[in-house]
Amino acid sequence: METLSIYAPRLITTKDYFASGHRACSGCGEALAVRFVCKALGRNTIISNATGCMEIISSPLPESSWEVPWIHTLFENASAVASGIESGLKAMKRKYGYDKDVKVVAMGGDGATADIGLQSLSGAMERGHDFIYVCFDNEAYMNTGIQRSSETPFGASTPTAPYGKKSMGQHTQKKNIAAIAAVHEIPYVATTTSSYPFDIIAKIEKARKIKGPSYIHILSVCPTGWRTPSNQTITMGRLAVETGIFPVYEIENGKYTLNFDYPKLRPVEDYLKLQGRYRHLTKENTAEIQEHVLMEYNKIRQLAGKKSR
Ligand SMILES: Cc1ncc(C[n+]2csc(CCOP(=O)(O)OP(=O)(O)O)c2C)c(N)n1
Ligand SMILES: [Mg+2]
Repeated sequence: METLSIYAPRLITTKDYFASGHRACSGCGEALAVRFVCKALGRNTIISNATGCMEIISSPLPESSWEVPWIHTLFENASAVASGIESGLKAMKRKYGYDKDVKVVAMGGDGATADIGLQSLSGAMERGHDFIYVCFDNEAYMNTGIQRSSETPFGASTPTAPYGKKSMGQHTQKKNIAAIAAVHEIPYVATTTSSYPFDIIAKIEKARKIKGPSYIHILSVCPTGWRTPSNQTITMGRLAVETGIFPVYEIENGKYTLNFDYPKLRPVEDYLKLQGRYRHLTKENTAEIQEHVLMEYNKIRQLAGKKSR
């Protein structure tokens, strides 16, 4: 429809580097986030992808959804492989005058990032490699059957942290990987969700221009694991932000900015009650979650130079 493009505002490029036809579940927020990340990265990108849902759904032999060079790595070494590729590119520039602006990107799920690949991510950030790490956080090891990870939120029920007579499900708080990345004093750390495409694109574009490591944490709604209807994915990501459960912020050279800040946060119940993984929670459990969310939200507000709520 050539004529349409004259009138329609072209806010986002129509070019995709993560092609449709992959095998993600319907309503997958992670696949949506990957698509926007790839749009923002553009063609001159090399991706090192830890094992997980995104690798499984995108590369069943002999097919591939990836329209940029892409390598499937282990859990443990996505960042180490990215480090090697980045060093190789540097050597090519030095020795052979290679002059393309190619960005190296490591990506993985929450299990790959917060648990099994944390050491190689920490090493790559500490060494100062020029790369972006993107964590697609769907809050469990989804690909292998929704096992809890250190990113599974307090109170969620999973097959390996089930609720029952003696348990209310996951009993630990979500590990704050953005904070762990920040203490490496890297130039750029940001959080975002699969429900805000412009925010994802703006942050990836910013990270792409930075020389050195960037860490982007994307809350990626998972209808299968969260037990939500697949047509509620966008709503669910927005509610995570509007309740303060998932603060969206960035840290540029140590300076915090809270990107979405509402005059009043919605009660966490608005988010929890829509998800099957929280169906068992009592009023007391919900009150405990509410208190913790406000405390964590206020920490970010303070770091961003704002008053507590
Ligand atoms: C060392 C190791 N342990 C376990 C597995 C099996 N495994 C493959 S993908 C996966 C789940 C990945 O979870 P996550 O990183 O959160 O990504 P998601 O599938 O949720 O996107 C597991 C446990 C493996 N491949 N390697
Ligand atoms: Mg996961």
